[in-house]
Amino acid sequence: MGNLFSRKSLEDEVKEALERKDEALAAAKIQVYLEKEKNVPLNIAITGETGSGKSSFVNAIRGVDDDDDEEAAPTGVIETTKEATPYLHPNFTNVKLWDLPGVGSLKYQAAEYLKKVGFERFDFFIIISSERFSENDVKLAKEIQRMGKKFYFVRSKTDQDMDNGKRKRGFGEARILGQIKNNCTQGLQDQGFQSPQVFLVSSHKPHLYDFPDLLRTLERELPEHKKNAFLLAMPNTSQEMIDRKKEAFQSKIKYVATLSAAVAAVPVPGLSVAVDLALLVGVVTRYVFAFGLNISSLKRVSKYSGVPYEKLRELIVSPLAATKITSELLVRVISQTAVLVGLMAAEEGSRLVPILGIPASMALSFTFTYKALNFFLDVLTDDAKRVLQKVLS
Ligand SMILES: Nc1nc2c(ncn2[C@@H]2O[C@H](COP(=O)(O)OP(=O)(O)O)[C@@H](O)[C@H]2O)c(=O)[nH]1
Ligand SMILES: [Mg+2]
Repeated sequence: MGNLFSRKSLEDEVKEALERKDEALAAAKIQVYLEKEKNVPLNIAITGETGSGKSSFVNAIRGVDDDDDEEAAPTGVIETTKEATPYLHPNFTNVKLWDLPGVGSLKYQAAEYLKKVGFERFDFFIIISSERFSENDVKLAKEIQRMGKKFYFVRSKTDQDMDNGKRKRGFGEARILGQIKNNCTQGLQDQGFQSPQVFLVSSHKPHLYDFPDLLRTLERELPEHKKNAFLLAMPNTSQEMIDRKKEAFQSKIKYVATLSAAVAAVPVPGLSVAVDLALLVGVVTRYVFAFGLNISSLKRVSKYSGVPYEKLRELIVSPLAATKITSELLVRVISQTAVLVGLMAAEEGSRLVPILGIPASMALSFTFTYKALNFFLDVLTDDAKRVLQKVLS
């Protein structure tokens, strides 16, 4: 069996199968690959003292609203549990964030603590503090390191320091940030860390300070096959990040289109023609979620940026954003999009013509699926960029 995550080998395998006219095998290989990609597990541990902002950080990463969302990790409450609490990413359920009890609230040694929370399962640890890092934080970091795992120091509530600092005369933003960072790194150096990296973040304003840099660093330091799983599940913190999400999706379109065409060409066991549209619904839904264009993500962005939800909605052009993606909706959008209708008309054969009136089963050609998905991706990327632009301005 080849490495399912290696794009090269999958490409070769699919090519070979298609050359042998074995569409079923090509489709099966692609399907396994896409499924596997969707299910890459990612377990992120967040730890720190009570009140340091763990729950808020968990919610920021997952793009859920602290107050309104049923799925939100409760914030501003004293922990009553001594267990690690998992929060699934609402849109990418392969990504789990674990809200760990503060090490200080336990009577254990760091090693015992890590064993108790089941440290093996975590891809990395975020150690969060709203002030200087405590002795417990440092002990924990050292133990995590000893266990061969990665950890990151995150200083939360930076927005509060900025608000407080600005009230004093002559304090520029850069100077306040520099002071906080010095303060934190000095504290860590005093406790035996050579040149610790500290990320200054605000969970209420994830596009500011070091939040974008933190996400970039986490992504870069993950193993290759986990990078995309992480990237797609993260909130949009920069225009560059939106571009990278787009690229990640773009590189997969050829597989989806091949799968779609293979299904059209031959009956594949377990895959009927009706699966075709369902496949597209799944793919487009992932686009919408990854770009934060679903309603709950937009609401959170609206709340913390102060830009009214309606104003954000006005910036959105695609009928696929801020709504639930269904096969009916996709068919309607396709049939109302001039470029795509033109594309269908240009396709030889009448197979695609009935699309305008069809129910939820149709067979799409490679070219059509390829171009349609690129078109959806372009429009959704532009929407995401306009929303972020507004938030940043
Ligand atoms: N302004 C601001 N407040 C924050 C931030 N992170 C957390 N808080 C607030 O700090 C309090 C404690 O946060 P919480 O996430 O419950 O901390 P936990 O006990 O570590 O889970 C809550 O009132 C949060 O709203 C932040 O980045 N900025
Ligand atoms: Mg909490």
